[in-house]
Amino acid sequence: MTTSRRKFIKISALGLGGVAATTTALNLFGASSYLDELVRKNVAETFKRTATYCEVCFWKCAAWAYTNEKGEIKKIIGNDDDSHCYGRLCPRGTGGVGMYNDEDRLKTPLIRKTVNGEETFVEATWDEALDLIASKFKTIKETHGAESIALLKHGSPGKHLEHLLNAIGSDTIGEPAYAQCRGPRETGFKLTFGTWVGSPEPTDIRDTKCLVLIGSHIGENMHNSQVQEMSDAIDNGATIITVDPRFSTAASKSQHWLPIKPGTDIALMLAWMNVLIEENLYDKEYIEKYAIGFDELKDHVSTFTPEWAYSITTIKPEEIRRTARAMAYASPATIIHPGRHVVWYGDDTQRARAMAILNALLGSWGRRGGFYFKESLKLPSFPHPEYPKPKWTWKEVSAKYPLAEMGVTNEIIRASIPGENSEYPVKAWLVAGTNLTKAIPNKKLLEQAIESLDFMVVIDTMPMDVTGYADVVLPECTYLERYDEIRSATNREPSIAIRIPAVAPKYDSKPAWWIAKQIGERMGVGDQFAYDDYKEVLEYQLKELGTSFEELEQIGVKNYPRKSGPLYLNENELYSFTTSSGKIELYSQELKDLGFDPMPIFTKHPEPEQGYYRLNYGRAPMHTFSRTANNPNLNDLMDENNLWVNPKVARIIGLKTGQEVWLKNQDEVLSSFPIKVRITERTGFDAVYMVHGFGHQNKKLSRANGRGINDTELISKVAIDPIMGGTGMRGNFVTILTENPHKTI
Ligand SMILES: Nc1nc2c(c(=O)[nH]1)N[C@H]1C(S)=C(S)[C@@H](COP(=O)(O)OP(=O)(O)OC[C@H]3O[C@@H](n4cnc5c(=O)[nH]c(N)nc54)[C@H](O)[C@@H]3O)O[C@H]1N2
Ligand SMILES: Nc1nc2c(c(=O)[nH]1)N[C@H]1C(S)=C(S)[C@@H](COP(=O)(O)OP(=O)(O)OC[C@H]3O[C@@H](n4cnc5c(=O)[nH]c(N)nc54)[C@H](O)[C@@H]3O)O[C@H]1N2
Ligand code: SF4
Ligand SMILES: [Mo]
Repeated sequence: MTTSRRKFIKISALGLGGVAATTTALNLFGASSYLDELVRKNVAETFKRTATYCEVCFWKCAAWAYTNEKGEIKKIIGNDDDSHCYGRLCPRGTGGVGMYNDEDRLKTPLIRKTVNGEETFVEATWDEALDLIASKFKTIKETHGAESIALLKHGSPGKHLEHLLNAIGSDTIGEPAYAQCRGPRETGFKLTFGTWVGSPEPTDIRDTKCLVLIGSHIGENMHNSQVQEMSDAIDNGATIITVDPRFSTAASKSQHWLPIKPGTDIALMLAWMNVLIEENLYDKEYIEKYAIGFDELKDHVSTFTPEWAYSITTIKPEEIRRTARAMAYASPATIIHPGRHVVWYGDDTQRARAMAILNALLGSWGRRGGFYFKESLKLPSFPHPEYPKPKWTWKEVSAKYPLAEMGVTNEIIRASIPGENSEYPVKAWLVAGTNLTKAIPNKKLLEQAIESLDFMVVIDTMPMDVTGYADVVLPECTYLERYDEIRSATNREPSIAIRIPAVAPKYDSKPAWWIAKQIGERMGVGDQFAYDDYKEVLEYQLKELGTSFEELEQIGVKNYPRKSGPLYLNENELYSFTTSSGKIELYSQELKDLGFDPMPIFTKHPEPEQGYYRLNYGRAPMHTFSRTANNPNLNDLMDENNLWVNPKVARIIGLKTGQEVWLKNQDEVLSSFPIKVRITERTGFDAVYMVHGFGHQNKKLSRANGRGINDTELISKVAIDPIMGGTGMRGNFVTILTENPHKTI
């Protein structure tokens, strides 16, 4: 295969984007409540409302889509009965209609062809595209086994394609929400309490008296009910402690902001444990009743004094003591928030363990104002024949990491390169709802893998960068134009929510459930898809759940009473945790047996060399990853990212706010585009900061192309978590270039 075979296809340039604006506040909610009210009161009668749940991020808020007589979507409003949104969508959810209206959307299937010696995409009919996919997949299945066909997915399309993959005999599945996101946290908390944290996090923020955020930048991280509950907690006088080298929105709402030296959080947490134990502030009764390994922990942290941590973290010993006492004072209504995007420095499972252990010492797991016991409803599955048993799955591919609990995306990618994992070779990718070049670090490895593939299909709503690598691109219709699986979420009470198309699919786009069925039928597993319309699946499941499609169509969300017992620990009853010992494991024998540290330790991480700054990144309230950059409504609120630079650094380099600069990282990787400087005290002088998700390469994205920098392309170095395979991405360093480096290259 020649190296040009899967060259990224760039398609003609188009116009420019809108006006820049910056807003960062917890109170972005309700910014449109006046309009909401107007719609509710005056137009609700003339407009038709359709039940849906939001797909702009994975909080999955239940909502109503309002359409007028012409069938145009006018507004999306949160469902009042939904515990994910309490009737209000975040700015991104409100702007969700922009996904539907975006004129840059993928409109027809595309097939890669060579025309006049140049590779390009040619428009195709659905039959042509689906026949091609089925025939290629059949060949791969016959030659290598169905296992060699991998699915990389995120979001709602994933479920339908997972069914397709399982139906043809593959379980080689991965998503960036594990090894690039929450993975270490789930593994770390499971080792300690026996359960994943999961989504939405069972943090009892509305009743908390002390919320400790370690890197979690809630307020910029806009997960809906969590932000609303935090806002209420602040109003109710809760103490907020934020540990973040950057002055985040959350830090600005905190009594205590601890501007920690990046990469040293474990040292701070060990010192907090030391204070809680040395000063007898921990919950003795709780620890005696529910935990094992306390003596080992006490011994372990005895030398990790605040004075020891001061030299590592730059946080003063008095501040470490003061904050530890504040947490203990409020306990058990104290939350050490587990964070969510936690793949930072490679020792992330251990950092998550430290958070879990602190929560245990404070007695907050299973306590009001700490963590509640979540509950969800199990969805009955629509009858289908048993899946064939694959010879190997994501588990074997990810086996290098003993406690990986989901497919490790980066390992599936590696297994696609000949010689890297010859036992479990991956030959084709089906990519759905994930923009790999933005979501997965180490672009070189990614491109090498893509280069080696026999076949690559991308299902997306937009001509995102990942589509440029595909052999076949399939246009999915947006969430407002389709049915999807029932949302069954864990929460204080179980609930289900439904997604019904508010309008017919625009252009020649189709829902993922239909695509999966079409490919399945062409591959001879049509009996796995015994329905003509996905509505039939919903009707069946809802009936089994004792309700009906008609009821959900009317109410959108149905809340059920709890069945698993009380929300919090019942102190008079024995409680068994789902760990192997049945107790909270402060000391982990499981880790020890696998050759890992049974209790977290602090290790030093690399520092930037002179002239280089740590590349820090995060979220903006009006955008989700890279998926919203081109959304006309959200692009209007923020059309590019900026580079936050400390005034001291700006002085040394001679930078001005608004000036365009380029970045080069420690491996000589250059940013594709420039970024505008924003000089601010809110970032320290050892790091620069940008919002993730910008710097789009695809020229078909008329508003987002070339605007700002893609942080991911500068993340060429990853620190892999040896326990579960997460890709630590915060150890990359950049230098700032004031001249365009591409002119001379
Ligand atoms: N608006 C919006 N909200 C979102 C999303 C979105 O795309 N847009 N995505 C959602 C998803 S999937 C996720 S996973 C979450 C991610 O949101 P979080 O879990 O809150 O994010 P992180 O990326 O872990 O944290 C970013 C913060 O960590 C700080 N930080 C950097 N290095 C260090 C360090 O060494 N120590 C400490 N203590 N802090 C550090 C940064 O300055 C920044 O403020 O957001 C969710 N919410
Ligand atoms: N450098 C860096 N890398 C990161 C992160 C970071 O902060 N910095 N964050 C990490 C985290 S926490 C996460 S969870 C992941 C997120 O990773 P992804 O979910 O891959 O993030 P996006 O960049 O939004 O890509 C989503 C893709 O799905 C498409 N899409 C949107 N809606 C639909 C739909 O309804 N159907 C289909 N078929 N496609 C759709 C979008 O057009 C886009 O191409 O990224 C991780 N990677
Ligand atoms: S938090 Fe915002 S973007 Fe995410 S699902 Fe809810 S409304 Fe949509
Ligand atoms: Mo995430």
